[in-house]
Amino acid sequence: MFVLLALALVAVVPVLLDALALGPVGTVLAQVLRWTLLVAVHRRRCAVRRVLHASVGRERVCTGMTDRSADTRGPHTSPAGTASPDTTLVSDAIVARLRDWGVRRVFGYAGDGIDPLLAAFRRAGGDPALVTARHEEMTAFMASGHAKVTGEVGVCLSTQGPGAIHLLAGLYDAKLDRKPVVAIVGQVVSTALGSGYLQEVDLHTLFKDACGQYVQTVVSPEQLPHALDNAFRTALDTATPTCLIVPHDVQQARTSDVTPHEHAMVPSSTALSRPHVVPRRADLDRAVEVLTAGSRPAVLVGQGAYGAEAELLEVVELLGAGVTASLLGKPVLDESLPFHSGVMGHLGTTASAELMGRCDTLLVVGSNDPWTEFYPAPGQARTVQIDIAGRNIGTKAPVEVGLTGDARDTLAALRDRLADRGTAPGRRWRAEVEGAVRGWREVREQRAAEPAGSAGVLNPQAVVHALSAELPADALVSVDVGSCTYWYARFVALPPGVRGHVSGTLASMGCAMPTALAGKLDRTDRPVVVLAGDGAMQMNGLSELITVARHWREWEDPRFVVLVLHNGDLSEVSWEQREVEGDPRYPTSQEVPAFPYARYAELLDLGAARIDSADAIAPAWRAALAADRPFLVEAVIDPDTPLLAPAQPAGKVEQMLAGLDQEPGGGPAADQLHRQRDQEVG
Ligand SMILES: Cc1ncc(C[n+]2csc(CCOP(=O)(O)OP(=O)(O)O)c2C)c(N)n1
Ligand SMILES: [Mg+2]
Repeated sequence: MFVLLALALVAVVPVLLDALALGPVGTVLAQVLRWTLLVAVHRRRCAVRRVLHASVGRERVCTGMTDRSADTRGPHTSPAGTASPDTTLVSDAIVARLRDWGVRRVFGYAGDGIDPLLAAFRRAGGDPALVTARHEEMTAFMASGHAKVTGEVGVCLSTQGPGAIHLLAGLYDAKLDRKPVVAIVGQVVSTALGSGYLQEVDLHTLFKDACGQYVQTVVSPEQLPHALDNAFRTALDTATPTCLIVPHDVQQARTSDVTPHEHAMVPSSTALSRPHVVPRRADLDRAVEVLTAGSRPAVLVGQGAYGAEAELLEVVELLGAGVTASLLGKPVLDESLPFHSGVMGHLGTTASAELMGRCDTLLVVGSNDPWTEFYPAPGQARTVQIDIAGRNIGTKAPVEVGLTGDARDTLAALRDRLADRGTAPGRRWRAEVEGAVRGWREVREQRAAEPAGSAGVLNPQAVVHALSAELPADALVSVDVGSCTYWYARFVALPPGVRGHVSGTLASMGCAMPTALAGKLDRTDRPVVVLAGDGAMQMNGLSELITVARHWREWEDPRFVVLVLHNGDLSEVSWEQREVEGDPRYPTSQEVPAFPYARYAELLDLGAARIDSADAIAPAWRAALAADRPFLVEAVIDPDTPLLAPAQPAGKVEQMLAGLDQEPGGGPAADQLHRQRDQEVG
């Protein structure tokens, strides 16, 4: 009633004063009266809202014409959630708590569902920094990439509804590659929840699987510290993504730093340390029995072996084993070692297939590689597996001794036991492994040296192979999903210490650019190289090139090299249509529309080169890695280069040939397939 009356006066008073014809004095009087009434209305509304929210146990902040306090107040949260009697907004408390968890960067995309949180980031003045992408999916991939590159928790931020939905692929990437990520997601105002409101999505159900270890909606300010801490604790402790949902009104609510010591109030802290888990002695003894019983040992190295390189090599030497790596484990050991057969699996090397096909003992270290048919056949090899997550043990191959433990400590314990035995491994097996490795390296050179199947296009193996000679010793490599993953696995020799990042288990296209960006933002002083197909570039890489163009001038070292393998085809899947189904490539589903990648990069004021002749390959890499800005190399490549898995049964190859046989113009690809097969056998 008061409000209505006041509003009526606001409308009527200026008219009355005008009628009195008081001139300029009247105008000023009218304005003063009008603003006084408006302020009174606003104050009255705030008071009413406070009463309403207090009745549901929550105080909502009223900002506006006269109440600017919420906009200027800084956060006051202390690490242990104690001390200051002052109050602050939940949004500021979230940002402060992120800082307490050591978060330096949050990858986010705006939406009104998180406006209070965005304002809190603004008030935080860049600590932590908010980094935007061009799509929420990219922010989640950046968070996953940040976790992959740094070992820290990656954090992404999105609005309710559509923004939340967009996060999923990146969160699953983290889940499947076992990386800690926290997603902070807005939700519609809690008074509207359950009404089918604008952008209302059942976020618990949406994130139930991706963030299955912890999804929580913050319904009251008092809940915030422990809910956020639980999201971080759980992400770190289970190496998975977790999700914190914060309705819009809760973001705006006031909260206190003090957790009352009373019933239903839950204090929380950010203290957390990682354990060193070592298996039981008896299990280590049994593992040594198994590992020394055979005469043809092999070691499969996964990403879990990072940090245990020295111990790993000692165990390999004491066993006289041959080595192979999962795709995620490729960077762990120097692949130029004479007994390192390279990556295993469908995209792996002939030497790895030989090693896995002939070994009688297998030690798996920190790998959960999914290519089960490339492991030793059932009954062929007695197997020991080390993994920090007991739930991974025995999930991909039959295991006799499972050692749940930290790779470094467990390997050190195995090393000590093996050394105590004092038995020297036989040399014959090692010599056979080294022979197979030399054989693969010859095949690799032959394949890289081959001309492409048609004129005017490049052999993609040659393009990627040439990177090895140019790759800086401090680079970071980020690889997309497509034929480039195969060429990375087989042809890129990473300098020791250089890490390559992939979507190893979700195998999601579109992973390379956001991971590379996360890596670059973490260390702007080191060069980054991205390998991506044209399909992946069109899926999201072109958009994220805009992010590169936006940021590169802030980087200490501006080198950010993007190789686009331009083949006009979703070629990995075209080859799968042939190999798995015996079908011809289906042009309608497989064609990638032509696009001028290099010219587009130039439009963004980046460096670029389009190459389609073999003698341009090495100069293009050199130019890209010497450029004073990000550089895109558009390599026009042959879509007919087969993605032949190593040591395939004849039936598989026949199926590929049957597919090609049904394709007009399938001849050159079939010729290349025959040649690859001959190289492998001969
Ligand atoms: C998000 C997503 N969609 C689809 C796929 C299936 N897929 C795997 S590789 C691939 C083709 C990639 O094409 P492109 O990026 O052009 O690389 P190319 O294999 O042609 O070198 C597709 C469609 C996938 N892995 N991820
Ligand atoms: Mg392609």
